[in-house]
Amino acid sequence: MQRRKFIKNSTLGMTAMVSSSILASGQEMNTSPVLDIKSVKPMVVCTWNFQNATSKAWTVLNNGGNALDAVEQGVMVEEADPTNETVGLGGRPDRDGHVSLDACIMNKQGNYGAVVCMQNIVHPISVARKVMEDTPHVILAGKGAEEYAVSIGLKRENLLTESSKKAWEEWRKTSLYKPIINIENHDTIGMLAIDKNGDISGGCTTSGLAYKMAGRVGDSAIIGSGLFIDNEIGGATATGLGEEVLKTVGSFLIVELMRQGKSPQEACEIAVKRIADNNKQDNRFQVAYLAINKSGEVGSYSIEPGFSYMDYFNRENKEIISDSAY
Ligand code: SD4
Repeated sequence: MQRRKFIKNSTLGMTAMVSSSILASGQEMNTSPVLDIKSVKPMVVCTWNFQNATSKAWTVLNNGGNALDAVEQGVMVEEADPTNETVGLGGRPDRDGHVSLDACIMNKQGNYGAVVCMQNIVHPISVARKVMEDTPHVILAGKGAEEYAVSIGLKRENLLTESSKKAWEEWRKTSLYKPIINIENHDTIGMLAIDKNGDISGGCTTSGLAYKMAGRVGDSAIIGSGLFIDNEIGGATATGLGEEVLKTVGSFLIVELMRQGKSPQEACEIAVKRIADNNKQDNRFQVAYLAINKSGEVGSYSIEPGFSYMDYFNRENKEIISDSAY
């Protein structure tokens, strides 16, 4: 097994949004970072290589839209894509053959909405947003979430595509449940965006682990685990084996570490270390984090190699390969 490479001093993917001209020319010699609203460049990042999703979110941001609209519309691209087998339509089902979805969204005021274990609705992120904005609650589950979705005008649809059904039928021949690093557990989309006002929002949506037990809820829609936003500090999101993220409340941990002065990169590495230290890794699995701070710096880290993220900034939509502990 390779030596662990935890906690490097370097910061990956630095994306400074602070106006250098203001800092350089300012007669006031203010040494603290100045976030000049006029100079803020919007940015969006998301887990894995979902370039169409960041592209959509960027279009919203570039047209002056806010970060909340950007993340909702960005992740909806993946929810609607039947070829993405771990989000929305075409997602891999639970072991009984039902596609059940988890999603959450969080805005600049720290408001949060989520749906867990919801079936038959293509866009759980939009239901999560409505839960946040229009109900007195923050999480709706199962049938209640589905019925609420229908009550706000969303259509019931069969989310199990022919190809997901075939794969599930194949899996049923052995019914062997063993997460495969970067394959079975891969492709949850967690997205973090900063708009032209410098405000941050985030969203996370998934069909969860393939062939999970019916009723299983992962980290993706649970506040502080799969996603956390603090508009004063930054945001973080997770992908991978949700049980491990839940046990360490990973995204909240990362935002709190940034509050204490860690860079997004350092914070992601500490959160990964928290999990890896608890596991001897006899059963190898993947967990990956992606974080941004208020200045637009980006960090990411994973337990195993193979994680990447999209970073759309300055009109460039780039895939960045993340560093990993092993
Ligand atoms: C879950 N974290 O339900 C999700 C799965 C995932 O990329 O991230 N896949 O545990």
